[in-house]
Amino acid sequence: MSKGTFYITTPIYYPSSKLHIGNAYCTVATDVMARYKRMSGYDVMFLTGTDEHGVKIGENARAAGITPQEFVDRIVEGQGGIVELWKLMNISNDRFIRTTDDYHKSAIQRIFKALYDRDEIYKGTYKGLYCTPCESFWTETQLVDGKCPDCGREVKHAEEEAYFFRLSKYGEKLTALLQSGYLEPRSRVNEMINNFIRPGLEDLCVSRTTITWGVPVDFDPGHVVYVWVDALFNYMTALGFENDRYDDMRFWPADLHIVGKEIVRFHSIIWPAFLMALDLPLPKKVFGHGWLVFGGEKISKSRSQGKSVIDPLILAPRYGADALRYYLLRSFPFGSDGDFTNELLVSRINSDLANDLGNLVSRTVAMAEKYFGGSLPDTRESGEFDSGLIEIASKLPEIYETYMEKLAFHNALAEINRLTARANKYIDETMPWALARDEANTARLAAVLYNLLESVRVTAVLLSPFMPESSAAMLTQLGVEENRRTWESVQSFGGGDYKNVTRGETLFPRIDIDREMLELAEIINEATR
Ligand code: ME8
Repeated sequence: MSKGTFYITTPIYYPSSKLHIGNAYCTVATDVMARYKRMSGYDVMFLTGTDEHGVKIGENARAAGITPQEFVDRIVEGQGGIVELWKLMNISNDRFIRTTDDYHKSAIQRIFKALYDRDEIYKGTYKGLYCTPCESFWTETQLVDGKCPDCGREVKHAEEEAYFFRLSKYGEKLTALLQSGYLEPRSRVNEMINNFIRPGLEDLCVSRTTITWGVPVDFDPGHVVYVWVDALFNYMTALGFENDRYDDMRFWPADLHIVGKEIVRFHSIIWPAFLMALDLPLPKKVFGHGWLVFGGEKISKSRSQGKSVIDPLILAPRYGADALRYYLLRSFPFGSDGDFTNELLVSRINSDLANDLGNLVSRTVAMAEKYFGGSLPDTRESGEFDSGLIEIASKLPEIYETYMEKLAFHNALAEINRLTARANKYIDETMPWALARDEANTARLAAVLYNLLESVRVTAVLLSPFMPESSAAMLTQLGVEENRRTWESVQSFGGGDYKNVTRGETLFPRIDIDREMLELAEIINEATR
């Protein structure tokens, strides 16, 4: 029975160049959440996509000597493109929106007109400071050291006839919204209120006359819809808002928009204000996650550091998408910044996956095969050490759920690892190889292996949103049917039996770290040459 709908989104990425591990980080996290919600019984809609208009893409296309449409088609759907990357990373999105899709463009025109008809948008002249790469206008007071507060680059004076959205009138309502728990982590709420709302919101410029690569304002030729209006409404047009392509508005309002912290402002101020202006229901939550940094700087498309960080298209096949997904979410809290290093990636794969988890699975399965031919007898005798292990395994789903609901992925994984460590210790404590020496201990040996197999099963099910392929491989080795691979089935320990345990391939081969570092250095050299 479905627990109801759950609509979750990633930002739609700019296909101004290839995506990097930072974009993958956000998409993987969103995928984990989507898979977790599906597992726990929700009717999930998971949307991702690409934000294909704007100055930068126009410029990049011109530099490449092709049309903007050809340019984005290549980056989105071409070889090594975004669609391919998400496939490789095992992203389970239900839908993929491209803002150059016709249904989206015409919906945006209707939305813009509706805002204008309601007098939420008016025509005026824009004079201000503009950051071209961020496509953001800033006031003098918002600049940091005279530069763009988002990216730190130069801003320039700009003046043009433009349409404005009456953002200034929404300050109070937005403050109330932000204080109501709309935005997480909570630490970002004060930043939004103090830096943007309290100094006074200004009306937002929502059209451009200087660019052509965008959605034209249909009732005023020469004006193009500001890329953020075009982009933010993707979350609704992808469900069928103001278009006939889809009919899924039952998913609105969104349950969770996951975005990087640099675009929290757009999602917690501008986006809800647009929706308020149209009297539409507001999303339930926006989560602003931290950045992957490399050598102290945000990994980004434009900064050169991007080149020293290896392409996820190379990393995923090299270590397996699951291992990369695990590393990204285990290493630091989702709300904070984290240092991405290749050393840490490889050493985590070795310690957590190859040593702890991989070993537990292979030892357990091998012993079930060796001592019982893969089929455990029904007579089992409980004994010393059982309760410690069973207690951890029994409590784990609830603890895990609490962390997952808070998007505390690293904590959820740490708890799973606690069970893995406890189970490994249980092997040392119970010494199945010693029990196996005397037939009188058969029932005890069966119980020990049963408890281990159950622990592996619980682990595999809870890991399934993070590492879908490895989890399925583990459950196949355990020989358990579909009904014991479910969220409900791990709410209680014991109950089923193990009659068909079979060894499979090594889940996470150990990596020779020294050799690996040399090879990765070589890959970086090639990429930066
Ligand atoms: O901002 N660490 O697109 P974008 C972690 N089109 N996450 C990172 C990251 C890093 N170093 N770098 C990027 C846009 N991201 C707009 C969004 S939404 C209506 C429009 C992730 O291609 C992070 O989630 O610049 C960030 O918000 C997103 O990529 C920005 O992608």
